[in-house]
Amino acid sequence: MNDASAYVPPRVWVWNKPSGGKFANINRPVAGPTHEKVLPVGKQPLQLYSQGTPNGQKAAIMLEELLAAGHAGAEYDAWLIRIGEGDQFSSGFVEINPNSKIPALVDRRGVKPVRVFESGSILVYLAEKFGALLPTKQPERAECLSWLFWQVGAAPFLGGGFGHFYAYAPSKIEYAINRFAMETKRQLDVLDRRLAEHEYVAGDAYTIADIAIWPWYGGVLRNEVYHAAEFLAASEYHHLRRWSDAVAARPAVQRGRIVNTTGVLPERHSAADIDAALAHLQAAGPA
Ligand SMILES: N[C@@H](CCC(=O)N[C@@H](CS)C(=O)NCC(=O)O)C(=O)O
Repeated sequence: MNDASAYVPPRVWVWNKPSGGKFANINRPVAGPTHEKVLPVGKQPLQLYSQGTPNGQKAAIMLEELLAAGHAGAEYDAWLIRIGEGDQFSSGFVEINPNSKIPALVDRRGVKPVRVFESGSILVYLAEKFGALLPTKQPERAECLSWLFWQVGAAPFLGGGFGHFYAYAPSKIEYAINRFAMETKRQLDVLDRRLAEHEYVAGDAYTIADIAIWPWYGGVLRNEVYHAAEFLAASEYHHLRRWSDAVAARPAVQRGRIVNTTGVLPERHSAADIDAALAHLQAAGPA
């Protein structure tokens, strides 16, 4: 057990030294822009500003699902926002997301551009706009939105909690890792029990709830998120594994998950960009 008594919090917290850990250089206790920079705009109706993290993947997978279903109006330019280098604090990005987090979307199809931030909000916006992947009838719609909001509320315990202390913190704090491993395993069990009884998270149909949940929880199962599959005994969640593999096999998921990834596909401006990146990955063979 770590010595938790070593640090005595002062009466008022002040930001006087880096907190340590992987993202210490971008953490700040204030919001707002750090520098002036206009965002690039491409020719497509939708502009995605993102990076291929689990939250970023949700938006790109949704756009690829819409395109695969024949919604040509979902064509998009995807621009890389390098969060490790602070691009999310540019004046242009803060204008479209005052919270300085990827992903953010701008719909430029109308007279006035519409900004959409928060990955869950982007999924609902696109689902409503194109009439896809969000049931219109009750109780299916309520079930889908319940699981979508579950994901948005639950994932910070997996990411900011477990992932931070297991993978990124400057030292391994047993108390913190235990606390968040416990919660992460509880969440995996919530999904496993649900998927024991239903093909997809919201029921019989694939929806935006699956798109929101797969990059995070499917990522844990596939050992792609925090490389913690063994630590969390992820192979024991058999129903979650079945669902994770089924979602991973969808062509739109395979396309969307590589968008805005450094070294593979930093930007996407047409379907051909993804075709080329996938062909390149295939030629390179398994990583
Ligand atoms: N609730 C937000 C979370 C987005 C989020 O945390 N994005 C991370 C990357 S996965 C980010 O932009 N981090 C940059 C930072 O914290 O400065 C959403 O679902 O869109």
